[in-house]
Amino acid sequence: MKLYYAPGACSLSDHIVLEWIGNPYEAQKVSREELKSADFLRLNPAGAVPVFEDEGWVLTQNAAILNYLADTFPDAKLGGDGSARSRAEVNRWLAFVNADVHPTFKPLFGTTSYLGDDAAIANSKEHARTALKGLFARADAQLANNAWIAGERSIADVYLYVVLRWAKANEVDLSAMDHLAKFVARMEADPAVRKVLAEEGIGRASPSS
Ligand SMILES: N[C@@H](CCC(=O)N[C@@H](CS)C(=O)NCC(=O)O)C(=O)O
Repeated sequence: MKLYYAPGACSLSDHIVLEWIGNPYEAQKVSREELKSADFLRLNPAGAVPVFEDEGWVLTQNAAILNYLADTFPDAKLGGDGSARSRAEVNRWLAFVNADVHPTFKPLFGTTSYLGDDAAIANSKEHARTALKGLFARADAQLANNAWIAGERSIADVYLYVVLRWAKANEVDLSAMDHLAKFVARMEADPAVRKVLAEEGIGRASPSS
């Protein structure tokens, strides 16, 4: 099994899951330039990570890779407790992060630079920060009574952790969201998470862990 990743990108979630599972895998770092190279575009025409390979079979799309890993390694118990409802809870929160939260970051990653006007671009970024604050407040409320976003630790938690790192790096105001802060500290207290952060050459998001 092989994961192509960029440090701190959404591929970090698959990297942590592979480490939690404990099966041998290879992790290959891809630079910004390599993402758009002919070789990489043959693997993923989107020129994006994550890309996952298993015995010559190539899988893209973060939610698909995370689900594949949860299904291939059921003993890791990262896809719910085996019931349809608990799997649906995992997928509910995975979809929340993948489809609602992740795309809302896009203006902060430069997608509105085409506007060509500094004030309009700044406005789009502030709008994204406000929208993200509202989305993260929902995750914070869910974590008030749960250590993990879908109840038990799952593939949804790793993706939530990644977008919380992006929130910190992009000055999204999460100051009143203590449950999210505790969640990040909980993730970063995990030796497997620390090992992956060190491998990707990136720091922790939580000052206290
Ligand atoms: N829908 C895709 C999105 C993947 C994505 O946005 N990847 C980002 C990193 S988080 C990337 O590689 N961006 C580079 C680019 O688009 O140039 C998925 O869920 O896998």
